[in-house]
Amino acid sequence: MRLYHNAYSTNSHRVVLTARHLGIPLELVSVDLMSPADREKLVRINPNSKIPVLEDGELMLWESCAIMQYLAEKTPGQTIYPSDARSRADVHRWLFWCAQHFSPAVSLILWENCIKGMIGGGDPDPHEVARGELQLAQFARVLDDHLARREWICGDGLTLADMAIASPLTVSERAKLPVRQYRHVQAWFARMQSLEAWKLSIAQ
Ligand SMILES: N[C@@H](CCC(=O)N[C@@H](CS)C(=O)NCC(=O)O)C(=O)O
Repeated sequence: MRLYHNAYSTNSHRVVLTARHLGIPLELVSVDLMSPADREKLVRINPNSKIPVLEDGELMLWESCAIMQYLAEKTPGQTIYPSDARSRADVHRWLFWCAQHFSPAVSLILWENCIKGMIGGGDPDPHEVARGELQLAQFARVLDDHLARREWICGDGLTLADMAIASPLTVSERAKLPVRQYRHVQAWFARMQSLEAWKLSIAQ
């Protein structure tokens, strides 16, 4: 299987992390989002022109959380994507929450405080930064309260939910995310960083 990704993409990171955990070898193809030639190729495999994209034979699968689920489904004996309806619904709940709320809040701040300047887009817009920080505060509080009572986001062990939600936090320093005060989130993130799969995913 081949993954179109790049090393700075948090959406790609959660897929690489999942593959590393499951022991699935992936051929990594780096996509330079600044390169018109790479963009032209990307839009042919994902009409949204976004990474990551997984290629598995005829299948071209985009959307990072869908790719994570696919990789887990393909792995007999895996424990990170439960099969009973309630446990699976809980994992899905957090994956949708991540895609709909948590990741977009992080992305907004990352764009303003980091990427925009890198591509010559000018200084951060304070109104946009404030908007992102307000969103992040709302959702980081939910996560922190949830993690105050448990070690992992769903059930008793690591699941796709942890992997999906931890990835955006890899840009905490670069994006100047105001997340230090969420001590349960920080403790859980440290647990994530200590996983062997995490170390392999960062090294890529
Ligand atoms: N919901 C998508 C988001 C993908 C996404 O936004 N990827 C970013 C990189 S982290 C991208 O390709 N951005 C390029 C663009 O938006 O033009 C997913 O989870 O896969």
